[in-house]
Amino acid sequence: MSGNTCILIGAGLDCGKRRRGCSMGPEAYRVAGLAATLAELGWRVEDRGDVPGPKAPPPSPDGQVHASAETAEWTRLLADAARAAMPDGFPIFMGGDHALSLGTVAGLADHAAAQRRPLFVLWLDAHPDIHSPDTTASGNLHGTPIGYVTGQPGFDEFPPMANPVPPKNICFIGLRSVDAPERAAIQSAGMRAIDMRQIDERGIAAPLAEFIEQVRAANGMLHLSLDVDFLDPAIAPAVGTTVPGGTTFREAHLAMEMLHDSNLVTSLDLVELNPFLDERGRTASLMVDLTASLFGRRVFDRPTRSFS
Ligand code: HAR
Ligand code: MN
Ligand code: MN
Ligand code: MN
Repeated sequence: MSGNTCILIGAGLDCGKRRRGCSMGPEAYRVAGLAATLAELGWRVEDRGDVPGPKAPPPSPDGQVHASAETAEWTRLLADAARAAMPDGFPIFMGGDHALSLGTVAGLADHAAAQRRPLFVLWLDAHPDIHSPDTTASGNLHGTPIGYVTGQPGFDEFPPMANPVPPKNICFIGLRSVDAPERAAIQSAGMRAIDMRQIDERGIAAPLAEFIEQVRAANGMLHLSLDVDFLDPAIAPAVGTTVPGGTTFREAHLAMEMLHDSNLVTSLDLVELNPFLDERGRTASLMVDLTASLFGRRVFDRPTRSFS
Protein backbone atom coordinates (compact mmCIF):
# COMPACT_ATOMS: atom_id res chain seq x y z
CA MET A 1 0.00 0.00 0.00
CA SER A 2 1.39 3.36 -0.96
CA GLY A 3 2.08 6.20 1.45
CA ASN A 4 0.95 6.31 5.04
CA THR A 5 -2.03 8.66 5.03
CA CYS A 6 -5.54 7.59 4.25
CA ILE A 7 -8.19 10.12 3.45
CA LEU A 8 -11.79 9.36 4.32
CA ILE A 9 -14.31 11.00 2.00
CA GLY A 10 -18.02 10.56 2.66
CA ALA A 11 -20.14 10.35 -0.48
CA GLY A 12 -23.69 9.62 0.54
CA LEU A 13 -25.23 9.72 -2.86
CA ASP A 14 -28.47 7.78 -2.98
CA CYS A 15 -29.73 8.59 -6.47
CA GLY A 16 -28.32 5.59 -8.37
CA LYS A 17 -31.45 3.54 -7.67
CA ARG A 18 -34.91 3.99 -6.17
CA ARG A 19 -34.62 2.30 -2.76
CA ARG A 20 -33.15 4.84 -0.36
CA GLY A 21 -30.79 4.41 2.57
CA CYS A 22 -27.21 4.51 1.20
CA SER A 23 -27.09 8.19 2.21
CA MET A 24 -26.49 6.86 5.75
CA GLY A 25 -23.45 4.84 4.70
CA PRO A 26 -20.69 7.32 5.53
CA GLU A 27 -21.96 7.79 9.07
CA ALA A 28 -22.31 4.03 9.56
CA TYR A 29 -18.63 3.56 8.63
CA ARG A 30 -17.66 6.23 11.12
CA VAL A 31 -19.79 4.67 13.86
CA ALA A 32 -18.31 1.25 13.05
CA GLY A 33 -14.87 2.69 13.78
CA LEU A 34 -13.19 2.89 10.39
CA ALA A 35 -10.82 5.74 11.35
CA ALA A 36 -9.70 4.16 14.64
CA THR A 37 -9.23 0.78 12.94
CA LEU A 38 -6.90 2.27 10.34
CA ALA A 39 -5.05 4.31 12.97
CA GLU A 40 -4.40 1.12 14.99
CA LEU A 41 -2.76 -0.34 11.91
CA GLY A 42 -0.34 2.58 11.85
CA TRP A 43 -2.01 4.79 9.27
CA ARG A 44 -2.45 8.52 9.62
CA VAL A 45 -6.14 9.16 9.00
CA GLU A 46 -7.65 12.36 7.70
CA ASP A 47 -11.46 12.51 7.55
CA ARG A 48 -12.45 15.17 5.05
CA GLY A 49 -16.11 14.88 5.99
CA ASP A 50 -18.85 14.39 3.45
CA VAL A 51 -18.86 15.77 -0.07
CA PRO A 52 -21.97 17.94 -0.09
CA GLY A 53 -24.18 16.77 -2.90
CA PRO A 54 -25.63 19.04 -5.56
CA LYS A 55 -26.88 22.20 -3.86
CA ALA A 56 -30.27 22.12 -5.48
CA PRO A 57 -30.62 18.60 -6.84
CA PRO A 58 -31.85 19.20 -10.36
CA PRO A 59 -35.36 17.82 -10.69
CA SER A 60 -35.44 14.66 -12.74
CA PRO A 61 -38.77 13.78 -14.22
CA ASP A 62 -39.03 10.13 -13.22
CA GLY A 63 -38.72 8.80 -16.71
CA GLN A 64 -36.78 5.88 -18.00
CA VAL A 65 -33.48 6.82 -16.33
CA HIS A 66 -33.79 7.75 -12.66
CA ALA A 67 -32.25 11.02 -11.35
CA SER A 68 -29.78 11.47 -14.17
CA ALA A 69 -29.20 15.20 -13.66
CA GLU A 70 -28.47 14.71 -9.96
CA THR A 71 -26.15 11.78 -10.67
CA ALA A 72 -24.31 13.81 -13.31
CA GLU A 73 -23.73 16.58 -10.79
CA TRP A 74 -22.42 14.09 -8.20
CA THR A 75 -20.11 12.73 -10.90
CA ARG A 76 -18.53 16.16 -11.33
CA LEU A 77 -18.19 16.70 -7.57
CA LEU A 78 -16.66 13.29 -6.88
CA ALA A 79 -14.24 13.46 -9.79
CA ASP A 80 -13.01 16.75 -8.31
CA ALA A 81 -12.72 15.18 -4.85
CA ALA A 82 -10.75 12.24 -6.22
CA ARG A 83 -8.34 14.43 -8.19
CA ALA A 84 -7.79 16.61 -5.11
CA ALA A 85 -7.20 13.70 -2.73
CA MET A 86 -4.77 11.57 -4.73
CA PRO A 87 -1.71 13.77 -4.25
CA ASP A 88 -2.32 13.73 -0.48
CA GLY A 89 -2.72 10.02 0.27
CA PHE A 90 -4.90 6.97 -0.20
CA PRO A 91 -8.56 7.99 -0.58
CA ILE A 92 -11.36 5.83 0.80
CA PHE A 93 -14.73 6.86 -0.64
CA MET A 94 -17.41 5.90 1.83
CA GLY A 95 -20.64 5.46 -0.14
CA GLY A 96 -23.28 5.93 -1.07
CA ASP A 97 -24.49 3.69 -3.85
CA HIS A 98 -22.36 2.48 -6.74
CA ALA A 99 -23.22 5.47 -8.92
CA LEU A 100 -20.48 7.21 -6.95
CA SER A 101 -17.90 5.31 -9.02
CA LEU A 102 -18.81 7.26 -12.15
CA GLY A 103 -17.15 10.19 -10.42
CA THR A 104 -14.39 8.57 -8.40
CA VAL A 105 -13.03 6.47 -11.27
CA ALA A 106 -13.23 9.42 -13.68
CA GLY A 107 -11.15 11.55 -11.32
CA LEU A 108 -8.69 8.73 -10.59
CA ALA A 109 -8.25 8.12 -14.32
CA ASP A 110 -7.32 11.78 -14.79
CA HIS A 111 -4.81 11.53 -11.95
CA ALA A 112 -3.25 8.36 -13.36
CA ALA A 113 -3.00 9.92 -16.82
CA ALA A 114 -1.21 12.93 -15.35
CA GLN A 115 1.24 10.51 -13.69
CA ARG A 116 1.63 8.68 -17.01
CA ARG A 117 0.60 5.44 -15.36
CA PRO A 118 -2.26 3.17 -16.43
CA LEU A 119 -5.26 2.87 -14.13
CA PHE A 120 -6.61 -0.60 -13.35
CA VAL A 121 -9.96 -1.23 -11.68
CA LEU A 122 -10.88 -4.27 -9.60
CA TRP A 123 -14.68 -4.54 -9.38
CA LEU A 124 -15.78 -6.83 -6.54
CA ASP A 125 -19.51 -7.12 -7.09
CA ALA A 126 -22.34 -9.52 -7.91
CA HIS A 127 -23.03 -7.21 -10.88
CA PRO A 128 -20.76 -5.86 -13.63
CA ASP A 129 -22.54 -2.46 -13.71
CA ILE A 130 -21.62 -2.03 -17.37
CA HIS A 131 -24.93 -0.65 -18.65
CA SER A 132 -25.36 2.76 -20.24
CA PRO A 133 -28.44 4.98 -20.13
CA ASP A 134 -29.25 3.45 -23.54
CA THR A 135 -29.08 -0.20 -22.45
CA THR A 136 -30.35 -0.15 -18.83
CA ALA A 137 -33.71 -1.82 -18.35
CA SER A 138 -34.11 -0.70 -14.72
CA GLY A 139 -33.12 2.95 -15.30
CA ASN A 140 -30.89 2.72 -12.21
CA LEU A 141 -27.59 4.46 -12.78
CA HIS A 142 -25.74 2.45 -10.12
CA GLY A 143 -25.78 -0.21 -12.83
CA THR A 144 -23.75 1.98 -15.23
CA PRO A 145 -20.37 3.12 -13.82
CA ILE A 146 -18.27 0.64 -15.80
CA GLY A 147 -20.13 1.66 -18.96
CA TYR A 148 -19.29 5.29 -18.25
CA VAL A 149 -15.64 4.92 -17.29
CA THR A 150 -14.87 2.74 -20.32
CA GLY A 151 -16.27 5.49 -22.54
CA GLN A 152 -19.47 3.88 -23.83
CA PRO A 153 -21.95 6.14 -25.66
CA GLY A 154 -25.21 7.34 -24.12
CA PHE A 155 -23.87 9.45 -21.22
CA ASP A 156 -24.61 12.78 -22.93
CA GLU A 157 -25.72 14.46 -19.70
CA PHE A 158 -22.47 13.55 -17.95
CA PRO A 159 -19.04 15.17 -18.11
CA PRO A 160 -17.14 13.66 -21.05
CA MET A 161 -14.79 10.92 -19.83
CA ALA A 162 -11.40 12.53 -20.55
CA ASN A 163 -9.32 9.42 -19.86
CA PRO A 164 -11.43 6.32 -20.46
CA VAL A 165 -10.25 3.15 -18.73
CA PRO A 166 -9.36 0.44 -21.26
CA PRO A 167 -11.71 -2.55 -20.77
CA LYS A 168 -8.66 -4.82 -20.55
CA ASN A 169 -7.61 -2.97 -17.38
CA ILE A 170 -10.78 -3.97 -15.55
CA CYS A 171 -11.32 -7.18 -13.60
CA PHE A 172 -14.67 -8.28 -12.22
CA ILE A 173 -14.76 -10.83 -9.41
CA GLY A 174 -17.89 -12.26 -7.81
CA LEU A 175 -20.32 -11.95 -10.73
CA ARG A 176 -23.63 -13.79 -10.49
CA SER A 177 -26.23 -11.34 -11.85
CA VAL A 178 -25.45 -10.28 -15.40
CA ASP A 179 -27.97 -8.91 -17.92
CA ALA A 180 -27.81 -9.92 -21.61
CA PRO A 181 -26.41 -6.60 -22.93
CA GLU A 182 -23.82 -6.70 -20.12
CA ARG A 183 -22.71 -10.21 -21.07
CA ALA A 184 -22.35 -9.11 -24.68
CA ALA A 185 -20.31 -6.04 -23.70
CA ILE A 186 -17.97 -8.06 -21.46
CA GLN A 187 -17.43 -10.76 -24.05
CA SER A 188 -16.90 -8.46 -27.01
CA ALA A 189 -14.33 -6.41 -25.08
CA GLY A 190 -12.62 -9.58 -23.77
CA MET A 191 -12.73 -8.37 -20.17
CA ARG A 192 -11.50 -10.38 -17.18
CA ALA A 193 -14.73 -11.54 -15.57
CA ILE A 194 -14.52 -14.04 -12.71
CA ASP A 195 -17.98 -15.36 -11.89
CA MET A 196 -18.93 -17.36 -8.81
CA ARG A 197 -18.58 -20.65 -10.65
CA GLN A 198 -14.93 -19.90 -11.35
CA ILE A 199 -14.42 -19.06 -7.68
CA ASP A 200 -16.08 -22.37 -6.75
CA GLU A 201 -13.81 -24.25 -9.14
CA ARG A 202 -10.48 -22.44 -8.74
CA GLY A 203 -10.81 -20.54 -5.49
CA ILE A 204 -10.45 -16.78 -5.38
CA ALA A 205 -6.66 -16.63 -4.98
CA ALA A 206 -5.57 -17.92 -8.39
CA PRO A 207 -7.62 -15.58 -10.61
CA LEU A 208 -6.88 -12.61 -8.35
CA ALA A 209 -3.15 -13.36 -8.46
CA GLU A 210 -3.30 -13.33 -12.28
CA PHE A 211 -4.84 -9.88 -12.30
CA ILE A 212 -2.39 -8.58 -9.69
CA GLU A 213 0.48 -9.72 -11.91
CA GLN A 214 -1.06 -7.88 -14.87
CA VAL A 215 -1.19 -4.66 -12.85
CA ARG A 216 2.33 -5.10 -11.54
CA ALA A 217 3.78 -5.79 -14.99
CA ALA A 218 2.25 -2.54 -16.28
CA ASN A 219 3.34 -0.46 -13.25
CA GLY A 220 -0.33 0.40 -12.86
CA MET A 221 -2.31 2.19 -10.20
CA LEU A 222 -5.07 -0.03 -8.87
CA HIS A 223 -8.49 1.19 -7.77
CA LEU A 224 -10.63 -1.22 -5.76
CA SER A 225 -14.40 -0.81 -5.92
CA LEU A 226 -16.02 -2.99 -3.25
CA ASP A 227 -19.79 -3.48 -3.51
CA VAL A 228 -21.44 -4.97 -0.40
CA ASP A 229 -23.27 -7.48 -2.61
CA PHE A 230 -19.92 -9.09 -3.53
CA LEU A 231 -20.46 -10.80 -0.17
CA ASP A 232 -23.03 -13.47 0.45
CA PRO A 233 -26.21 -11.89 1.83
CA ALA A 234 -26.08 -14.32 4.78
CA ILE A 235 -23.06 -12.40 6.11
CA ALA A 236 -23.83 -8.98 4.59
CA PRO A 237 -27.57 -8.31 4.64
CA ALA A 238 -27.43 -4.49 4.48
CA VAL A 239 -27.77 -4.09 0.73
CA GLY A 240 -30.73 -3.38 -1.51
CA THR A 241 -29.80 -5.90 -4.20
CA THR A 242 -29.14 -9.17 -2.37
CA VAL A 243 -28.04 -11.99 -4.67
CA PRO A 244 -27.58 -15.45 -3.13
CA GLY A 245 -24.36 -17.40 -3.69
CA GLY A 246 -21.88 -14.64 -2.94
CA THR A 247 -18.38 -14.80 -1.53
CA THR A 248 -17.71 -16.14 1.94
CA PHE A 249 -16.10 -14.36 4.87
CA ARG A 250 -12.73 -15.97 4.21
CA GLU A 251 -12.80 -15.56 0.42
CA ALA A 252 -13.36 -11.84 0.89
CA HIS A 253 -10.69 -11.47 3.57
CA LEU A 254 -8.19 -13.48 1.52
CA ALA A 255 -8.76 -11.15 -1.43
CA MET A 256 -8.09 -8.14 0.81
CA GLU A 257 -4.99 -9.74 2.35
CA MET A 258 -3.54 -10.54 -1.06
CA LEU A 259 -4.28 -7.02 -2.27
CA HIS A 260 -2.53 -5.63 0.77
CA ASP A 261 0.53 -7.76 0.11
CA SER A 262 0.54 -6.69 -3.55
CA ASN A 263 1.26 -3.09 -2.52
CA LEU A 264 -0.54 -1.94 -5.68
CA VAL A 265 -3.88 -0.59 -4.46
CA THR A 266 -4.04 3.21 -4.45
CA SER A 267 -7.73 4.00 -3.80
CA LEU A 268 -10.93 2.37 -2.56
CA ASP A 269 -14.71 2.73 -2.94
CA LEU A 270 -16.95 1.19 -0.27
CA VAL A 271 -20.39 1.12 -1.89
CA GLU A 272 -24.01 0.01 -1.59
CA LEU A 273 -24.11 -0.27 2.21
CA ASN A 274 -27.70 0.51 3.22
CA PRO A 275 -27.64 0.86 7.03
CA PHE A 276 -31.45 0.93 7.09
CA LEU A 277 -31.34 -2.77 6.14
CA ASP A 278 -28.55 -3.80 8.51
CA GLU A 279 -28.76 -6.13 11.52
CA ARG A 280 -27.13 -4.54 14.54
CA GLY A 281 -24.40 -3.01 12.37
CA ARG A 282 -22.94 -6.34 11.29
CA THR A 283 -22.56 -5.43 7.61
CA ALA A 284 -20.94 -2.08 8.37
CA SER A 285 -18.57 -3.83 10.79
CA LEU A 286 -17.69 -6.50 8.23
CA MET A 287 -16.89 -3.84 5.63
CA VAL A 288 -14.62 -2.12 8.17
CA ASP A 289 -12.90 -5.43 8.94
CA LEU A 290 -12.35 -6.10 5.24
CA THR A 291 -10.85 -2.63 4.90
CA ALA A 292 -8.58 -3.48 7.84
CA SER A 293 -7.32 -6.58 5.99
CA LEU A 294 -6.68 -4.42 2.93
CA PHE A 295 -4.67 -2.01 5.08
CA GLY A 296 -2.50 -4.66 6.67
CA ARG A 297 -4.31 -6.43 9.49
CA ARG A 298 -3.02 -10.00 9.65
CA VAL A 299 -2.60 -12.80 12.15
CA PHE A 300 1.10 -13.46 11.51
CA ASP A 301 3.69 -12.09 9.17
CA ARG A 302 4.62 -14.65 6.57
CA PRO A 303 7.04 -14.89 3.68
CA THR A 304 5.53 -13.76 0.41
CA ARG A 305 4.25 -16.65 -1.65
CA SER A 306 2.67 -16.98 -5.00
CA PHE A 307 -0.87 -18.23 -5.46
CA SER A 308 -0.87 -19.16 -9.12
N1 HAR B 1 -28.13 -5.05 -13.81
C1 HAR B 1 -29.23 -4.57 -13.00
C2 HAR B 1 -29.65 -3.18 -13.42
O1 HAR B 1 -29.09 -2.65 -14.30
C3 HAR B 1 -28.87 -4.61 -11.56
C4 HAR B 1 -27.87 -3.58 -11.16
C5 HAR B 1 -27.70 -3.63 -9.72
N2 HAR B 1 -26.53 -2.95 -9.39
C6 HAR B 1 -26.02 -2.96 -8.18
N3 HAR B 1 -24.76 -2.63 -8.16
N4 HAR B 1 -26.57 -3.38 -7.20
O2 HAR B 1 -23.87 -3.59 -8.44
O3 HAR B 1 -30.52 -2.61 -12.82
MN1 MN C 1 -5.11 18.23 -2.15
MN1 MN D 1 -22.25 -2.45 -7.99
MN1 MN E 1 -23.89 -5.12 -7.00
